[in-house]
Amino acid sequence: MKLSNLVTALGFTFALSAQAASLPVVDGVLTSPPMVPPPIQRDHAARVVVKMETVEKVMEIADGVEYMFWTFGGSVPGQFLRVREGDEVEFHLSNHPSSKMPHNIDLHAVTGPGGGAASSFTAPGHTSIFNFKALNPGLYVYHCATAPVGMHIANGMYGLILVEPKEGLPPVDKEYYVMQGDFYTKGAYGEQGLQSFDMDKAIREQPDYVLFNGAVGALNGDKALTANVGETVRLYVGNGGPNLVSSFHVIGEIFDKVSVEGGNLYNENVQTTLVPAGGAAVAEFKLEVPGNFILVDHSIFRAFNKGALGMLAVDGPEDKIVYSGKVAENIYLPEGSAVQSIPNGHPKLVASSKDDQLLFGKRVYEANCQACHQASGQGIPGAFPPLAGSDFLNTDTTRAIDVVLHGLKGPIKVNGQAFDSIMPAMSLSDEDAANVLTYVLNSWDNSGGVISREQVAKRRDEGEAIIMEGSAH
Ligand code: HEC
Ligand SMILES: [Cu+2]
Repeated sequence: MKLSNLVTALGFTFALSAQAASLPVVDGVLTSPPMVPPPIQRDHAARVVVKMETVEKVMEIADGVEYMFWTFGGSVPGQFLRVREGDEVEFHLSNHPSSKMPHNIDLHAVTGPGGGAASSFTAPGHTSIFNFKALNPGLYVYHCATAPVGMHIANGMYGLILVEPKEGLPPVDKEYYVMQGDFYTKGAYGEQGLQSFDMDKAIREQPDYVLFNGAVGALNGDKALTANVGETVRLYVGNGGPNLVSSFHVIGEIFDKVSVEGGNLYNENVQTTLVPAGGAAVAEFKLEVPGNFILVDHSIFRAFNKGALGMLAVDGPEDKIVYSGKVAENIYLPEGSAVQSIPNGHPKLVASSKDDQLLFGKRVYEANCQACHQASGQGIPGAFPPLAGSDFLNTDTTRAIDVVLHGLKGPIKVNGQAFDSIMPAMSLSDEDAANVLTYVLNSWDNSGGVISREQVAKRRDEGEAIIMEGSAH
């Protein structure tokens, strides 16, 4: 090599390393779902040092159902990572010594073979380090790509990395991290105990669970996302798959702006956005009215029967012009309706004490009875009889079992008030029927007592639909 070339080559090498060395070093901020690291304030590139750990651990996938998840950072989805376009990322992947499996990471934000997979292959109790430059802005999925890849992903090994554009993102009031995944268990949805992965179901693409953030109810109740009227919310939505495409929708909201597939194309006024397996989208919307807004995969059986349901609870003053709320309620019961059953797909819970029965029974009540008999069992005059202090209920609990199992129609009197209507048979398991009746009997001034699974099983065989004399239906 000529001296001049050598000098150029050396100079080039020095220049490169000098540039890398001159970048300020910062620690990568990682957050567990549904939280997102704060917006990046830097107006220049940095060398971002990221330390992520793979951990295999048992967590609840639903009430009373456990699953051995494989995770990035101990949660499903894994930790959210936020960097800036042009940053140089020094990625440390550690595999916890208690792991049974090697793991690695393929970040869709990486330009290079395997997205980092080969360079990050890490045995239990080891750490791998590799570097990449975040060339393209956008919201990207990362996942484990160790064989069998499908199984590592199905066990929860995915998350999101946001590469903010150089100019940053417009500020919003709230940012959240929601990621969908499908899960395949040996037992059916809700079957209790520790469930193992079912490869056959995964290959057939027939999940038992389709979830936001790794568990039934991960975004419900006191874990709901929150915001206030007047605020703008930005949801970073990912889909780990392994198989299903998500039709992401928020009931009662319209996305003002969607970054389609997490890229630079913006769509406006969107009802439902597709999030491919191994893909993402960013949905933004301003909140005009308070209430509970339900996040679903609009492939709707997934939402109501497989768990793909979350909640955004919005607080603040009503705006009756934007949304009035119910202005009237009338009874509509066409003549000739027959006793029919309403299917029920809730997890089967096995109670081992009266306290359990009361707890589980309350859930069954809320899911199956409350719509008609109301939250405190008060019923609706002229339409649905009260269960609170009901003489019809308390004087004959065997009949009450029959009502729940087989249905009831025709004229009845409850506490002196006449009803002549139809209650459909509830298709509940013996367990659920026993629990809900025990709950009802011990609530709202009723006479107490316990209804057992066995009693219900007996009436299932011996009982039948109660059709009261004088039934016009
Ligand atoms: C779709 C509406 C509906 C649902 C859901 C429903 N019921 Fe009823 N229920 C009725 C109606 C209507 C009657 C009265 C039927 C008649 O007039 O013959 C009734 C009657 C009853 C009665 C006897 C009357 C009384 O007030 O004591 C009991 C007990 C009862 N329901 C319990 C339940 C329980 C427990 C559940 C949930 C597992 C449930 N019901 C779900 C509509 C419903
Ligand atoms: Cu893995």
